[in-house]
Amino acid sequence: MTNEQFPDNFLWGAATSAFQVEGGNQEDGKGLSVADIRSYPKRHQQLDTTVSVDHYHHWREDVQLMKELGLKSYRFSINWSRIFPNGDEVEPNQAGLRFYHHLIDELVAANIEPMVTMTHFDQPYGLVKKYGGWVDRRSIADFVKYAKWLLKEFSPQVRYWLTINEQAVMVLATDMLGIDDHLDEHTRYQMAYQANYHMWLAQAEVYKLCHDEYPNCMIGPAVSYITTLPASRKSYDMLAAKELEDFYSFAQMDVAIHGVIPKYFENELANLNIEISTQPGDEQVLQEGRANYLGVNWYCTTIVEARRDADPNGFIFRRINRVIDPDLLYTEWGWNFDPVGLRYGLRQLNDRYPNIPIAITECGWSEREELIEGKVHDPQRISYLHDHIHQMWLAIQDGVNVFSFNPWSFIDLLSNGDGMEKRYGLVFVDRTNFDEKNQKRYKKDSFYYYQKVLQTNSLQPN
Ligand code: BGP
Repeated sequence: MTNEQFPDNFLWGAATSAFQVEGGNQEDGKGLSVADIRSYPKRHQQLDTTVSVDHYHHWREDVQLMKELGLKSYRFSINWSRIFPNGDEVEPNQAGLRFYHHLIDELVAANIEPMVTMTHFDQPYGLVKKYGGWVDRRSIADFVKYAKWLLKEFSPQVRYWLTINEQAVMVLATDMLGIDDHLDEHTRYQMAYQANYHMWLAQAEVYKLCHDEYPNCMIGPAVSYITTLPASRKSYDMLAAKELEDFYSFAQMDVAIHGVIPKYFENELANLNIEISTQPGDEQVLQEGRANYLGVNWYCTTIVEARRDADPNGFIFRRINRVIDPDLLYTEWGWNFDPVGLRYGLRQLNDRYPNIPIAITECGWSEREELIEGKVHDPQRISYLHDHIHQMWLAIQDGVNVFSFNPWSFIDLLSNGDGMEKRYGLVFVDRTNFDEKNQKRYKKDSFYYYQKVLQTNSLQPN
């Protein structure tokens, strides 16, 4: 037995996102989102968002499973186009609101604290058709209107809010913003970084609104934090790792926490010959609207070396090579198992933003899995959970203010990149990419492991 006890009110959770679990993608007035449209061309190779794992019809049973697991919190997202089907309506879709009221009521009745993401890759496609989505400044007002409704409807029960999930991921995979893949790279990045700027302004407005009107709520971004390590102790490799980490992860956090766009970020945009169109007063908006906690999606470390032959004024992604560490285990999809990286990363966050409250909003291990006689044995996921919870515990002893841990994912769901082949869940869903089967839920071995951690509020041997 270990004695790694967690603070009394520690929020043990688990995470999902709407387009990846819900299905019902055109039910009860829901409009299509960028995530839906983006899933359709891949239909021949993996399932799309039409059914996903059908949480839209299984939500009651799913909450029962959360209760049995002993969750203290549940991180999920609201599907923006269920609430505003085209994005530009004045009044929200009542059926959409009703679905989330039912879900949240059920969670609260089960003593599970909802932690809600306002948008997880799913801007209404109507806004893309109308004016290009986030690329256009009008998107700020449409997001703020949506966020206002969410806060008004749900804030009495929802205290923890996350604005936008993994903005940096969408900006690099430009089709996630609805930007046409056929455009040349420079045009796509020009549009994507303009969209990035609008997302910063939109979030700042929502942070301010939330602090002014709902002072009991906590609100922040959900940032993809790729702790980036140098392949060697040579200064150029260390600088390359730092520059990538700053540009990709810390820029997002610096803007949310400090309310200022960092110079290193502007320099990278200059390397790309990108010019951002701004308006007077924007700086003040960023300054006045700041997050009061950080949602951090953490999976693994990235190891890089400097490309010393590269143009020093080229874009950061052209100045580095990713390196594989032969001593680390990797998933089939190339994500490493490096738990000490989590502690190191958390320490870096605390150095940069002293005592900022941190929720680990995603953290998980993917595998291909099958049901064998009603069971799924997933020892690697158990050891991933064990080792990461251990490192998180050490980070808390180091003085890092982590208050919540949400493994990705509560249940098997549609992987953003790889359909149903790549599973992360504590709960197995009996379906494959092309065979919906009965979608029956089965508890994996990792479910029982995590349940013990939650029951004892302490690390358990694996
Ligand atoms: C994060 C996303 C999640 C989830 C996860 C795993 O980037 O916030 O939505 O998909 O990564 O990624 P994938 O599904 O591609 O394995």
